[in-house]
Amino acid sequence: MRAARRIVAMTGAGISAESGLPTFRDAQTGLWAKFKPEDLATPEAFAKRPQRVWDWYAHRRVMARDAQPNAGHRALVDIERAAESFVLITQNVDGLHQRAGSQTTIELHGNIHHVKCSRDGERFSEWAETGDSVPPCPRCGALLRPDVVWFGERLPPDALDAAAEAAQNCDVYLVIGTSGQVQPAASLARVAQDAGAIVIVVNADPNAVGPSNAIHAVGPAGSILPMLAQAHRMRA
Ligand code: BV8
Repeated sequence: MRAARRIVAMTGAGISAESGLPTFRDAQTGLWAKFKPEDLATPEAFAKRPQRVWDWYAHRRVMARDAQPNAGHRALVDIERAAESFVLITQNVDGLHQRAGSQTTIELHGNIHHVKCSRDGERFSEWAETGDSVPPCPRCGALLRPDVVWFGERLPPDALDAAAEAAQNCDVYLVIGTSGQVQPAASLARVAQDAGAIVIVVNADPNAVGPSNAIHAVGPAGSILPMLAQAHRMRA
C-alpha cells in the first residue's frame, strides 16, 4: 500500500455489513436466506410477481436509507483523497459509498434509490408512491421497477468498460467484502492480477475466494481498511 500509485477497490455487501445491512449469503440473516435470488432479483420474478419484488426492494431501500456509512466506507474515501489514482467499483446498490464521500463510484449493479420505467428504461430519482401497488411510470404508465441489474440482465456497458479499464491499469486491486460468486464483477480481480496488480482480499471470512496468490487480510472491513489507508498515507 505504501508503494501503490494506482489503487482500485471492488466492494460487495460485506463492506455494508457493519452499517447493519444484511449481506446476501449470510445463512440466517442473509437477504436470500428466505428467498432464492431467482425468485426476487430477475426480470421473470418481476413479471410474475411485480408487487412482491417491488416490496422487497422498498424494504431494502428503507434499510439503506436508515443505515450510516461505516469506517470501511470512510477509509476508502481517505485512500481516494491520498492516492495518485483511485477508482471505486461497487456491486452494492445501497448508495453508502456516495454518502461517505466517494467521488468516483462505478455502480456495476445499479442503485436501489433510483427506479426506471420497466418498458423503456427511463430513470427517475423521485416517484409518487401509490400505497400498496407498484407505481406507474409518469410518462407512459408502465410499471416502474428498481434501477438495479437483475440476474440475466446486462451490466451497464459504460460502467463495465470503465471497471475493466481501471482493473487493467492499477498497482493494487482491493477485493472487499464479496463472496465473488457473481459474474462478470468477480472476474475483474483476475483481470487486474493478469495485468500485474497485487490483489488484496479484505474479508471477514478466512476462506474467502480470490485469485491464486492474492494477499488475504482477514477481518472486518471496518478495521482492516483504516489500516490500509494509514499505510498508504505513510507512503515514501
Ligand atoms: C449477466 C443487484 C449476461 C440486485 C445483483 C453460471 C456461472 C457463472 C455465471 C452465471 C451462471 N449462470 C448465470 C450467470 C450469470 C449471473 C451470475 O453470476 N450468477 C451467479 C449467481 C452464478 N450473472 C448475471 O446474471 C449478471 N448478468 O451475466 O448478463 C448477459 C449478457 C448479454 C445480454 C444479456 C445478459 C448480472 C448479475 C447482477 C445481479 N445483481 N445485485 C440486487 O442487489 O438485488 S448481484 C448481488 O449479489 C450483489 O450485487 C452482489 O454482486 C451479489 C452478492 O454478492 P456479495 O456482494 O459478494 O455479497 P455476499 O453476501 O455474497 O458476500 C458477502 C461477503 O462479505 C462474504 O464473503 C462475507 O464473508 C463478507 N463479509 C461479511 N461481513 C464482512 C465481510 N467482509 C468484510 N467485513 C465484514 N464486516
